[in-house]
Amino acid sequence: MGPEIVTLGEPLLEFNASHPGSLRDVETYEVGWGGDTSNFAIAASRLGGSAGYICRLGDDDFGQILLDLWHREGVDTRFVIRDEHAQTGIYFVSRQSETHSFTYYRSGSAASRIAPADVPSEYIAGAKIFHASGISQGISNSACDAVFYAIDIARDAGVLVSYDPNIRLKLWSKGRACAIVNETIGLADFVLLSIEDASILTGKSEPEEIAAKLLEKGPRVVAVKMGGDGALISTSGTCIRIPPFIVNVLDATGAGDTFDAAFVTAYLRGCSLEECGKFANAAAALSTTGLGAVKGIPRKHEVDALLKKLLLIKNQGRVHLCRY
Ligand code: KDG
Repeated sequence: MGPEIVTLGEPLLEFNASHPGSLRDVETYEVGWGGDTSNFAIAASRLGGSAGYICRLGDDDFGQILLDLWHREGVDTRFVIRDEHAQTGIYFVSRQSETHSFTYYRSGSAASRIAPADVPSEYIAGAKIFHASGISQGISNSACDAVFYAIDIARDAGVLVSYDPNIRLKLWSKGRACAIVNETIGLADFVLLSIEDASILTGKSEPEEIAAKLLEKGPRVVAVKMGGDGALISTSGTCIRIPPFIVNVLDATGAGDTFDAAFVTAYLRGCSLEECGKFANAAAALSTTGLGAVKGIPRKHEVDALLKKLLLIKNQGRVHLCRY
């Protein structure tokens, strides 16, 4: 039996500045793990789902570190291909005030060499959700083909497709990114995207307007992630605002990936869209309390505890919500 949630993309070894400041002033880095789809798979597993990862990985020590991580986290790796002809990509994270920036060394990486022939069709057809990302499409033409091929398999088999455009303009031009992302939005059931990406795609800044515009392309659900301002979950008939949670933000790297994984795992548990949105928002908020994309990803019981605490506060009539 394969996992319920399958994703495909590029894992990266992460070097995250130990202290906030500009990249030029960093003295020490903490080693961690990143790559949006890898973060997603780990989050899905920590949050109670069963997750599998498809990628090409360098046959090097950094690749082994990532493989060991997935094994520890319970992510299924039967379709991870070790590639002895290319390296595992890396990235550096620096943070200033509430924003972070990424510097990549990933061009020609093993992951970017994935192609449709590497995509296991029965594995995807046997899942309940296939999760795609714009980063996986932006790393190379063959990877972009592999993502479209995987989406076709999923759709033909009646597997739900979730999609996060995760637009990274360091990877591709705005014109190409928007063309590919808009095409993919039309193929997805759930589109889960940041307000920044949504504004790039639609030119709008009001989440309700953005969601309405994106829903016209065909997805059933659009979730607009607004970080410290919460989220908006929208279908053609409903718009639900999810308020933010109180946490001390250390590093928001990977919070969006945690949101996506939490949303789909809650959906597979049979939660309503509002419950999915609350669970996802709480999980994403907690993930920002750790340094690096993976360290802060919470377990399901931690998210449940935060939601329970909030309910208690609400019942006592003292609602106090902050930005994260
Ligand atoms: O969402 C976090 C990711 O962006 C980060 O882990 C690195 O995948 C990454 C990327 O390409 O930006």
